[in-house]
Amino acid sequence: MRIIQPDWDFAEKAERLRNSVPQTDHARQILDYDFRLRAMDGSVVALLLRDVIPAKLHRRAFRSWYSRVNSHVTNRPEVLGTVSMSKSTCRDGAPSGFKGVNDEILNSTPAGTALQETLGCSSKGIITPMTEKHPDMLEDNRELIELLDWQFKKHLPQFREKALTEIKKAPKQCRLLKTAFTSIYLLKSWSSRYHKDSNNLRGVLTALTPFGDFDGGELVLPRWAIAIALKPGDLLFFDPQQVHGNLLFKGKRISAAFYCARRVADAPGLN
Ligand SMILES: O=C(O)CCC(=O)C(=O)O
Ligand SMILES: [Fe+2]
Repeated sequence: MRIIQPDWDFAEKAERLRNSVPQTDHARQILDYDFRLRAMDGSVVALLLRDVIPAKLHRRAFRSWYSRVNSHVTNRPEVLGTVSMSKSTCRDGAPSGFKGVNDEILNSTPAGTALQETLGCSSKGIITPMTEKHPDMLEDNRELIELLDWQFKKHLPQFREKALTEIKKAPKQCRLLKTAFTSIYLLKSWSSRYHKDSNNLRGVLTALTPFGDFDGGELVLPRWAIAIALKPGDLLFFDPQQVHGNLLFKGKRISAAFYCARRVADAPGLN
């Protein structure tokens, strides 16, 4: 495992790039080997484990999730690279009170190809309707979820402990199996524009892995000018509060982000 600790830091440039399309020349290096990336202050911001998910498990996840992820991305304008505005127009022509991704943008730009779903706990701390309707989407992938948690414990125990402390304060149903995750966010058919994630517990890394059959889609962290070549079977832990986005890809691709939801300890619940 290589330790990378760049002595450059383009934090301001990364902020400016939010909402825009990631470009190859924002990265000095494409990393396709196991590494641990440390910021200048020594904190771990990313860790890549190549080829740690057996094909049987990532192919099963692809089969179980791909066809079921079909909701338009109406709540993440930064990921789509669009502006946040009134979602739609009322019959009298006035803008509706709901902010997010505008219907017309979804219908008339490539942003309409982006589809999403969350399994487990939502940002409000309740089990999502998709999870209630199709519990097999989690049950069939138990081995995968447990494997990711095991890798989390093995390589980044301090982050996992932080998530667990929060999860233990939350209602039992928020916890995915007995792991340190509450939620799995699935993004299909879209290369995210530069953004930060918003629903994760701050100070804890997210586990990201892509499924499918595709070329491209590397994850760029412009702050350190690196692109991470993620393929099915690879597992990336990274700080989603650092600006990130994907290079374009060709083919069928869905990504899964396993994380601990931000306000899970405040979730309404019975226990
Ligand atoms: O698809 C990916 O590789 C990353 C997706 C992402 O960052 C997100 O959905 O927040
Ligand atoms: Fe993200």
